[in-house]
Order: sequence, then C-alpha cells, then structure tokens
Amino acid sequence: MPVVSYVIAGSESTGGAGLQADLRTFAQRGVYGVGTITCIVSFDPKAQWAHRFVPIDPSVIADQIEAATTAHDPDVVKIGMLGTPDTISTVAQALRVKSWRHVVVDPVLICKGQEPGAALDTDNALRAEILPQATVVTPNLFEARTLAGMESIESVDDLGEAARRIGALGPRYVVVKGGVGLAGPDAVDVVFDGSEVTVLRSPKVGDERVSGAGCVFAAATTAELAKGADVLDAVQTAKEFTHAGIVGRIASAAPFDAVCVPAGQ
Ligand code: PXL
Repeated sequence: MPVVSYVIAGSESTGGAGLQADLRTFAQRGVYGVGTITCIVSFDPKAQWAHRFVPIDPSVIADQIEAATTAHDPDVVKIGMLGTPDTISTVAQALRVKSWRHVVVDPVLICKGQEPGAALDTDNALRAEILPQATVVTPNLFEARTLAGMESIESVDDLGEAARRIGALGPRYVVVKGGVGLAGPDAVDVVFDGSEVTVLRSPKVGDERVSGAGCVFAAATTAELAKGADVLDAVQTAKEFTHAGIVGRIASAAPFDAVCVPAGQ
C-alpha cells in the first residue's frame, strides 16, 4: 500500500512555498500527498511582491478535511499556514475528531498583508488551539521568539531555551531552526524531546533566506514520519533534504529564490 501523507496549508501562487512546496516534497520523499487549502497567497508583482491574502471559508475548509480524511484515513498530518482565528478553530476542531500518530505544525505566524492586531489574535489562537495538539512543531527564529516570549535568540543555548519554553505549551517535540538569522558558519537546529536538547548543524548556504525552506523542512519531516521514521531521524533527513534544496534553489522574476530539490535526492 502506498503511504499517505496529509497537509493542511495555504497556497502560495509562485509555487515556492505553501501547499505547492509541500505536495512536491511529499512526491519527492515517495509518499502519496493529499492537500487541503486554508488560504490563498498571491504576491503582487505590481506592488513590490506584497502579500495578497484571501482566507478560504471555514465551511469549505471543513468540507475538504472531511473528504480527505474519509477517503484516506491518514494518521500523520502537516499543518502549515492557517492565517485567521476562524481557520485555526476550524482546523483545531477537525484535528480533535480523530486520533493522529503525528501532527507536525509549522507555525507560520504572520503574513505581511495582515494587520498587526489580526496577527496577534492569530498567534494567540495558534498557541491555544493548535500547539497543544502538535507532536512536532518547527518554528524559525522569529516564530520561536514570539511563541517562547523571548526578546532575542542569539546563541545555541538560546535556541534550546526557546525549545523548552515552547515545549511547555504542549507539543511533544520542538525543533527550533536557527537558519541564516543565527550568527556563525552553520545553520543550527535544536530538537527538544521533552527532556533532552539535540543540536544539529550543517554549513550555511549563503546568508539570504530562501523561500519555502520552512515548508519543505516540515513537509519532509512529515513524509518521513508517515513512512515510520522516529522524530530525530525524520528531522535529520528533512534537514539534509532542505539543504540540498537550498543549494539547488530556483531563481525567478520574484525578488527571492525558492527551495528546489534536484530529482533523486
Ligand atoms: O513560507 C511561509 C509560507 C507558508 N505558506 C504560505 C505562504 C508562505 C510565505 O509566503 O505564502 C501559503
């Protein structure tokens, strides 16, 4: 039987991030991808590629989840961009209805098109309704600072402290990604399993953020978990896969490159 991997996330219309990157990653990791759309982000080339953000009606999200989970009964899911408190409540409620072996949450907190006030409500809803249901959460530096309530994260020890604080919000494993924002020659991630912090390193590939890295990392982790890997192995494989995608990045007319994993990785 093919292994099914499920993702609930936003569409990012240039294809670099969001559901498009997730489903591409699932295919490359050898699992059958099933996707539910929460919102549509279309950057605006006429306005410096600003985010245009349209949420999907909550009833349509619920319908998609019903169709996907009834057809396939997946036991591993990735949650990507949700975007509004209403969407978060809808997805949180749908997650509670069945039991999951793994819920991987990429806590995409803000979209530049949103008002700061609306973004705060979204952060709080994610913290209250989604994080307690997560088995693995994968914040970047900005998201980790917000979720952990830390003013700055500047060292590997700080990454570990952020992971412990976020772990106290409910998720079983916390992966904090240092990325290019943490000084030093390596891209450092920490994995907190509820008691120990494991540090993973790989050499940085330049100093620029590459679009879709967080999506691909969480999606590859999800695919490996769906295939039966344990969390640390899944995260290690996902880190290597994402590294290959940053090396192989694709340029476009947009002012940011996107992760592109060569075939056969
Ligand atoms: O990379 C974060 C992200 C996730 N999901 C969607 C996005 C973005 C960033 O633009 O648009 C839909």
